[in-house]
Amino acid sequence: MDDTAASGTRTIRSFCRICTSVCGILVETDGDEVVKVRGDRDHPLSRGYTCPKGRSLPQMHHHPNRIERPLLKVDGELRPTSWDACLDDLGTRLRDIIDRHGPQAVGVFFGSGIGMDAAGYRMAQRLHAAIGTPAKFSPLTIDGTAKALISDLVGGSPALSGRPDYDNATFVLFVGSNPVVSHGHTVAMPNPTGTLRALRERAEVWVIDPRHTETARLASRHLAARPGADYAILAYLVREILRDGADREVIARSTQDSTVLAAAVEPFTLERAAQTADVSPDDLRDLLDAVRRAGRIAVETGTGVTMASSANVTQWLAWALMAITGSMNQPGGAWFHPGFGHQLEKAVLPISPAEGSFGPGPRSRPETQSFLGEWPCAVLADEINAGNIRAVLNLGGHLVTAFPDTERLVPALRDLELFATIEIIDNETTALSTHVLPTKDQLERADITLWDALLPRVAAQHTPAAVEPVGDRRSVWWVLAEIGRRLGHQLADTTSAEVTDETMLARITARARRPFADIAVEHWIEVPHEVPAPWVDAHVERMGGWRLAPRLLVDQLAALEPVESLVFTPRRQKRRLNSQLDHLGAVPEILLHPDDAAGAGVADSQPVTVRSASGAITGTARLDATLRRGVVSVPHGHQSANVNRLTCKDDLDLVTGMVRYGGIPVTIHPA
Ligand SMILES: Nc1nc2c(c(=O)[nH]1)N[C@H]1C(S)=C(S)[C@@H](COP(=O)(O)OP(=O)(O)OC[C@H]3O[C@@H](n4cnc5c(=O)[nH]c(N)nc54)[C@H](O)[C@@H]3O)O[C@H]1N2
Ligand SMILES: Nc1nc2c(c(=O)[nH]1)N[C@H]1C(S)=C(S)[C@@H](COP(=O)(O)OP(=O)(O)OC[C@H]3O[C@@H](n4cnc5c(=O)[nH]c(N)nc54)[C@H](O)[C@@H]3O)O[C@H]1N2
Ligand code: SF4
Ligand SMILES: [Mo]
Repeated sequence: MDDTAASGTRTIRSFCRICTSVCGILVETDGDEVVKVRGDRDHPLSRGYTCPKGRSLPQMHHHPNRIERPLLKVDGELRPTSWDACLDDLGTRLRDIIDRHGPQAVGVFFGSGIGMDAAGYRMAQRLHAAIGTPAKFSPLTIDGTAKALISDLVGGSPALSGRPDYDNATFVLFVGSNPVVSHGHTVAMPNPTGTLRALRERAEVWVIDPRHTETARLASRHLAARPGADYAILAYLVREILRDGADREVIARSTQDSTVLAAAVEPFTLERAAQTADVSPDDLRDLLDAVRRAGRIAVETGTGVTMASSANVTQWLAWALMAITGSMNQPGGAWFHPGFGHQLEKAVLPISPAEGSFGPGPRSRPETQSFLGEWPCAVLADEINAGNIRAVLNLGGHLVTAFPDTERLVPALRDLELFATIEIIDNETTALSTHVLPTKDQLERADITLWDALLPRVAAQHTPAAVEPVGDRRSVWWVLAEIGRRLGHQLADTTSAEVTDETMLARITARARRPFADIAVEHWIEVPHEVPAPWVDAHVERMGGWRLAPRLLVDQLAALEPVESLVFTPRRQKRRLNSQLDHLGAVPEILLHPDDAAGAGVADSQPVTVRSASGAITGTARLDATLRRGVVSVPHGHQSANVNRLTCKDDLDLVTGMVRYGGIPVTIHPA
């Protein structure tokens, strides 16, 4: 749709790229002005649904702090300049750093800001490969490394992206995910309230979360378990199902090491699990009964799991439980996305080594390792301090709020010889940068959905640009190819007016299920998926069955101890996306149980200071009697109450390099 009315107003059919739900939207414009964004009722996936974040795209586009010109730091001050001057300076300095110290002196962060820019993201991968630096960072190691780790170790491929078969499920267990607010972790759930209400009509929905969340309110049952102790509940379920209720034939045919798994979970009796997770034994018995009744089950985890120190073990036991109940690759259990742009069933999926896809870590932190070719975000400050990383290309990230240990990170970023940031709106990270590169926001660029596996369907969609770019904003792909050119790499023709965003999109969909021209015309193309999928069965058979008991996970389980003190846990907010959308006015509300607040002399709606061993932040106290006692729930992404002042770059899981982002001991004080 592109209705041009006589008055100069237009309505453009597009899709929202704030989060991975990619809802269909109609963008109303009047000349250069974006007047309104509303849901597209004809969209096959979202059917008219939007959330306040998507509807605020006009405010994001017209943000008072939007960046329109390239900025170059001169004498400690960012000054507007031309693209040529900015990129020439950047290119010269970058080449000099590489000549003096080698490509490993350049760190590249693939931030969320380019995560939904298909052409930009692909060009970032090409530039990173051309530079040839091992110092690659992404939200993988600050969001959910455990998920990719378990796909790799248990499923034999990080490309195996499992998700609940909501269409057929009769039992779904959410552990540490609140889709009503988040719209899903890694796998999107558009219209979550509608989806969950429909699910409840035929399925039992259980939620494990220290908060009585918006999702828990729609669920059949809720367990307010101790943060970081979810593994004990899952270990108990695995133990009991293996004893009585497991499908022997399925275990023999499609799994390996079930006896090692049984031995690993043997200590998790009802009493032990109830005590570790601090939930009632009756609730655990009910949960076990529900799993047995359902037969096939779907377990979905989120950042409540992946940000805890028990992340790997919890995610493993969730997969193990689905495998031993015969729920993997089966209706009502988990299904695996076959890809639209990159078709997984077309080639034989390589089987990852049983000991995991790890490589060497950075020199300054030899105890860490790389995973899937990435270094942990937690090592960046040390690598800069050691003089190993001297330049950082920050592609759409807000490092100051996203990376752990703000107190140690910020001085390190200040020490960089070069810190180039691709952005649309200024923030504390752009202020620290030496070069700020303004790129098109989502309404200014044509795009496609890039991350097939995050979609709940096997589909592709396209949007044209809704408005012309403001000021000097350019495409991310163009900016990165221009940087590449100055380093001697020909990544794309940046000089020809014939080479457009659409050209780049066509290029990256060359091997998709349907040609780019069709996607561009039809906006949304979907193909059905099979459950069971033969390519998944073939992969699992070649592997010798789901690997139920990877050694390193068995060892981690044996070493886990729950934290007993007052701890803080992470949470997302409805009117915010990570550090973004401050125009929606979400304040850093720190949720406290009234008893904990009373004990510390903190009152509702008053400023409260939360202190950890790393630092302190002050937000607004909100007393919530449904929150578990002993838990302080702190939202993420606020500059004013930056939760990463409470985290520590050295408090990490040595397997994945993921810093502990939840379950950290804190004290609370009236501010
Ligand atoms: N302690 C703690 N730390 C956390 C978390 C937590 O819960 N607790 N959450 C973690 C998680 S899950 C994640 S994913 C990371 C997120 O960390 P980041 O990847 O840094 O993501 P955002 O904070 O969303 O910042 C994205 C930036 O991109 C910009 N942007 C938006 N749209 C565009 C665009 O179209 N083009 C360009 N060029 N830029 C754009 C925004 O203005 C914003 O500054 O943080 C992690 N850090
Ligand atoms: N509105 C909005 N939507 C978002 C985002 C946003 O910032 N705002 N961010 C996007 C991003 S980048 C991501 S990664 C996803 C994340 O998606 P989700 O993982 O669903 O994120 P949350 O909504 O924070 O839900 C996590 C839940 O885990 C609970 N929790 C904390 N610690 C524990 C624990 O130890 N055990 C258990 N069982 N639960 C625990 C928290 O109380 C919270 O309810 O959301 C995405 N969507
Ligand atoms: S859920 Fe909201 S932010 Fe996410 S795609 Fe839909 S409208 Fe955009
Ligand atoms: Mo995330």
